[in-house]
Amino acid sequence: MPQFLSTRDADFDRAFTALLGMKREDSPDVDAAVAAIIADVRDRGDAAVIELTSRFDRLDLTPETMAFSAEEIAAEIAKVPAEDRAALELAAERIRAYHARQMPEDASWTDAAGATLGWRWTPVSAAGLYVPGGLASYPSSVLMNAIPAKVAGVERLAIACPTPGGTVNPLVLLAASLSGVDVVYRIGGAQAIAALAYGTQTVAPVDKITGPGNAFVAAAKRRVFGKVGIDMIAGPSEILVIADADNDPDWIALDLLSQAEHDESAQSILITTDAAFGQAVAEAVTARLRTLERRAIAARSWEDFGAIIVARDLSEAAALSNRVAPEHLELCVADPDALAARITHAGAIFLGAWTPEAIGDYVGGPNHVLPTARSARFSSGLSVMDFLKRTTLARMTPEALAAIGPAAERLAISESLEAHGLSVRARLDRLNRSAG
Ligand code: HSO
Ligand code: ZN
Repeated sequence: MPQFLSTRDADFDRAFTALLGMKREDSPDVDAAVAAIIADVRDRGDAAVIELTSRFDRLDLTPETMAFSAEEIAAEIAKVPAEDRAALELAAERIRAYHARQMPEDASWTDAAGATLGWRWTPVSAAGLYVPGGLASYPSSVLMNAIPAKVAGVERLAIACPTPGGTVNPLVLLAASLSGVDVVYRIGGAQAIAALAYGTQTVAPVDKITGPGNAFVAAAKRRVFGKVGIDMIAGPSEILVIADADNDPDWIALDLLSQAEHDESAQSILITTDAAFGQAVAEAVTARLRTLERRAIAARSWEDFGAIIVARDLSEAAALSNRVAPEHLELCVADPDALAARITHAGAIFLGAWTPEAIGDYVGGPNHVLPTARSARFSSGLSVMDFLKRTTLARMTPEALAAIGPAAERLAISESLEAHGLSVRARLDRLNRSAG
């Protein structure tokens, strides 16, 4: 059974702290194996990637078949039913429009000293997107990673997607083509991350790698960080719903289950102001778990990590939610805007009972790659910013240098960095000479 807590309970604080601290993932220690794979790919390039793909994915590749050809992509895409294509196109359009609005502005101004200052944004040149194979090969995640990169202006976009036994999800290839991906490699695991980071004879190296993956992929991303940029290391999905009694318990139960069905380690929490409503949701979850296709996964998640918390009022609910810092937060209350104003830590907020979290997973527009494991306290979901760099700009006039240069010279002397100081002094001397 999931935990049923009330903030009125004498030991609530202890129970809630334990809930926050629950270790949900026991990621196997694959770091040594991953280090060896990366070294092998750096050393032997294609040959290593081909050998590892044959071993792990039972797929025999050659340098020529490492990437899908245009004909193969077209043939796979032709299998996609028209309704699926239309849905994916709608999603792509909405995600593109949302992310276009995120593009930051360059800035430039002249300050009181006469210095012209500012910054300018430029995209990374090439990005690699990891797409898991098998069950968690989500076309929606292809859109969520690739579209922000394209909107940011990334010139070259490569996907690495393992195709165990040669099978690929046609919708993944359609999503890649709708998002403007240039190349899709049939490779996965740590070997794919190493190939994208360091390059091989066939795989051109990229500057940034994003996308979810298993323990091997996560460990490889950590290891190549520095050589390339990476996005976050995503943990299992989470949802927190704050709901008042004026909701359909079945809707809320389904929202909780929508994240529970992702993963046995997912976490779904309901905070409500009404104990009877909380009970009704618990019963609705149990009823749904009898028939849900992924009930085995969802039930494990709900029973091990699920919780229903009864709070005294919505302001207490908001404070608890802020301590959780959930990946997804639904506010199913009469005035969701007022409640949202009290929320300081959450990856994504869904306002009102008509906004199930699943809308955000697919077609809302905002990104579904979001901070998990309480990292919404200090980080944000994937955005165009992940594919942009900011370069600062500064321009001195002689007058500006005369005004602020002497302070730079003083500081250089104090740090015993003579050439620093002299580079300023030489110019100030010239100014003094021409003035005198
Ligand atoms: N909710 C997941 C993303 C996803 N859902 C993909 C469906 N497909 C993590 O935020
Ligand atoms: Zn989801």
